[in-house]
Amino acid sequence: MKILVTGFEPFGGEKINPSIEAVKRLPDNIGGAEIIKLEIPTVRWKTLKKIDQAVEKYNPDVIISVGQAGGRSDINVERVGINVDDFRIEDNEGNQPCDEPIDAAGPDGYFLNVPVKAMVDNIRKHQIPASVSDTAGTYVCNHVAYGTRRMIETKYPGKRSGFIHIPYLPQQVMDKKGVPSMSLQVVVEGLAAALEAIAEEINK
Ligand code: PCA
Repeated sequence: MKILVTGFEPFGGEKINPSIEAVKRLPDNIGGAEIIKLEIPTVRWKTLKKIDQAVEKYNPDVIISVGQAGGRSDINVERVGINVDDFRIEDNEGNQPCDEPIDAAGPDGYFLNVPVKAMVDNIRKHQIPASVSDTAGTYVCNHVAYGTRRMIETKYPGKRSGFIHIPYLPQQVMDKKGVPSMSLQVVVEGLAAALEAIAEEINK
């Protein structure tokens, strides 16, 4: 079994994005699943194009995207993606859609079809704070959460996709007083635990 794991390039004036830094450091095999790592741009449609090309190339069973959620204090396994692009800031190529559908022919939302609760439980078993989140926002991360799930529904039936949001790294909050952070090592361990839960669930 194969899991494609994506991380984003930096955006919003940050020099680093913990998502791609953590994804790069994941082991190549977790619980018998081959882990394929991919960097995706923080640019509206380009993200999905890149994911689609990788799905064509590697034929993964599961696609998990990871994104930075500055201000959140724990690892968040997302439950849903919603059919709207409403960007609070421009993406890396200046796109800033307001209340536009991601796919006008698609449903309002999708439940992401990975074992969200089992992923959270396994992260917490490692003594790492994690919880289920019911919103991936309305920026590029939700675009990927909804868009990948929609892609599966229309083009790759039988596959699964999920989304995980992670906090800032400590070095990103040096001048952001009171904003939570999590070390890279802890994030990598947490992501590996989430992927292990997926491998276990699917191999059942
Ligand atoms: N986080 C952004 C997009 C890229 C990323 O890492 C988001 O939460 O939408």
